[in-house]
Amino acid sequence: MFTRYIAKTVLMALALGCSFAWGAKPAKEPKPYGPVPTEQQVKWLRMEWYAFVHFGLNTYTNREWGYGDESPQLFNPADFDADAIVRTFKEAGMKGMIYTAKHHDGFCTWPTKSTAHNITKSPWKNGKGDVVREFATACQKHDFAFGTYLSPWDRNCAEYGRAGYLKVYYKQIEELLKNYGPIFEIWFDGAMGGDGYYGGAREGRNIGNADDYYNYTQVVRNIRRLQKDCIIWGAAGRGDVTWAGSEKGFARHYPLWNTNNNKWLSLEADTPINHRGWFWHPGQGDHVKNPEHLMQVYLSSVGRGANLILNLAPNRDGQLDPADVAALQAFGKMRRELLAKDFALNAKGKASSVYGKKLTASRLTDDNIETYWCPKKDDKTPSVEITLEKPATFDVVRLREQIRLGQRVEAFQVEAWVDGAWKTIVEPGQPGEKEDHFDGIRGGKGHTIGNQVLRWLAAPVTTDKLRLTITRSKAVPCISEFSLLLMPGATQPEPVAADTEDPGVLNPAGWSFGGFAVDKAPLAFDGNPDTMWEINRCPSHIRIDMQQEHEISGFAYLPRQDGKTQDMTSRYRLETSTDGQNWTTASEGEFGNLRANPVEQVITFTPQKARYIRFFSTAALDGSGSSVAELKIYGK
Ligand code: FUL
Ligand code: CA
Repeated sequence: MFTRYIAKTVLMALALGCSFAWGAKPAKEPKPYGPVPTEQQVKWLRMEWYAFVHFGLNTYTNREWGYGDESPQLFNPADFDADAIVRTFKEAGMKGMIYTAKHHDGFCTWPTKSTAHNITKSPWKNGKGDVVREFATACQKHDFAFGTYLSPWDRNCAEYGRAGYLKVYYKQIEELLKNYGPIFEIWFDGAMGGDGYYGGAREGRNIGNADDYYNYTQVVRNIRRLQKDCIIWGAAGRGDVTWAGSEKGFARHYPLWNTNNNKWLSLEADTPINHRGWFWHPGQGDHVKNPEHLMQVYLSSVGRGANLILNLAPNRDGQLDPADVAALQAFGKMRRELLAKDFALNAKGKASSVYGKKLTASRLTDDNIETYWCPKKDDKTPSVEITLEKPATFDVVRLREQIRLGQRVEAFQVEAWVDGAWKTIVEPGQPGEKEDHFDGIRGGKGHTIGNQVLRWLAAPVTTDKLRLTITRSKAVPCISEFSLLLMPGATQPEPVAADTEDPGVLNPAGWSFGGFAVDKAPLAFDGNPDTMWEINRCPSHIRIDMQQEHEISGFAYLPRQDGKTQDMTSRYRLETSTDGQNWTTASEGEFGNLRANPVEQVITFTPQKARYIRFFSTAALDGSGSSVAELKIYGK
């Protein structure tokens, strides 16, 4: 398989080379247009999807962003099995995994020499453990790509924000790239904001311009020297791949271009398989995304020409959550079935024109991603008619461009011959239109193609004749594949018994409220994520009188869900009281990663008796107000 891939690549390179060499004669193949991907980027795009694994001290503290003062003693998985995790990913059809070797809390899960805040201080394997090594070894054994996430932001390091930290950070990059075999991708997260432990200083640190501070030009140069095939994510746009713009797993905006300032820059969409967040949280088994949702994620990432990185977080034992695994398997099956049969395979093609003798319409249906159809330059709306071997029913159209020659197509149309007439089944996209979120998942228009585009039709179509028209293109189009697929039904995963019982949610009926913006307080308890308690001051609070005493063990806070970060409460203090006079602080802290992933935040604490509760909003993400979309109180 791999040798075939190499052979094709070499042939392709030769073919391109020839057309340059004989510049004087009419070119047999078009010249590349605009920026083209590197060989590594091509290979990477063809991986389509892989796993993200967030596993570290946050797993044990129930947090998304650790502060940096967490004890390494907490890290002690009883049953960590990297091999089993990798097998699960591979069986689902994934092509690799990326592990958070260090998250923002600064704890290094390998025995680094760069900082004392590392796994040698953990009880796990008597300080002899190395999570990076175990994942790397399992991946190599299963011929599975291995990558790493190394947070630039380090809330533990005393030197963070100063020059001293860079030595530490560069050393960490070097250790990971030198000692663990091939790394297919390294992640440089963009988060870098604000306060942390910083060696005991417990203060805010501002690094100014990240590109200047980390010196990404140098970082990229170092990485290329250590591992030239490693795909670099982020690095202020100096790498090979960038964020697709949401943590919901969709590539923000379709049409999607892989080009940025004369450079090929591909996109990667990231999302956790669980609504709870990136790290494992108790009770998350009830919050897993279902296979239909995951298929939407797939269609709006891979299906728009980006790659998808899907997170599965090991729990405190070091095992994947059974509910996450069940969802992954169900989606993996659905994807496999979707791709299993291409009804257009070996269809006969007739093109409105052909660029050179070899670039014929039948190249579209030969199941060869390298061969392509290309029309004549003066053919302004080139089209191809294909006739299937026999009539078929399908509801997904897939197109691929020969990206080695650059990304060209801006819009396309697909028609089917039904009842003796052409019927448009994919409308051509118009200039200025944009799909966001999950728009266009069914019945979307035809805009860009790139590595691949998947369009799920509004309804299934039965026919044996289709017509593809390229309605707009930046240069003569080079289309390598035209496929027709059928979306399978989802198999619902077997219900999995929740790992820990979710504490009971108290019914807020009959409660009375005090504090600020009292009239709006009920909106935080109405079960409607679209309404909220909101006030233009911070700190401020909601006071709750539950009318009777309960044993309170935690709460869940849902940040505003309207897409705004203005006045979004990002720090809290929760106080309890039995008499409404004397208050005790049950818990206080920060909600991490709200900007990118404003999901429900669950906080638990030692159960305590209370009739009254005060929820304080002590800081906002942006602006100087406070807001709460929903607040649930756990207890009995
Ligand atoms: C974000 C981080 O802040 C999150 O914690 C998570 O690691 C995600 C993948 O990237 O920017
Ligand atoms: Ca082909």
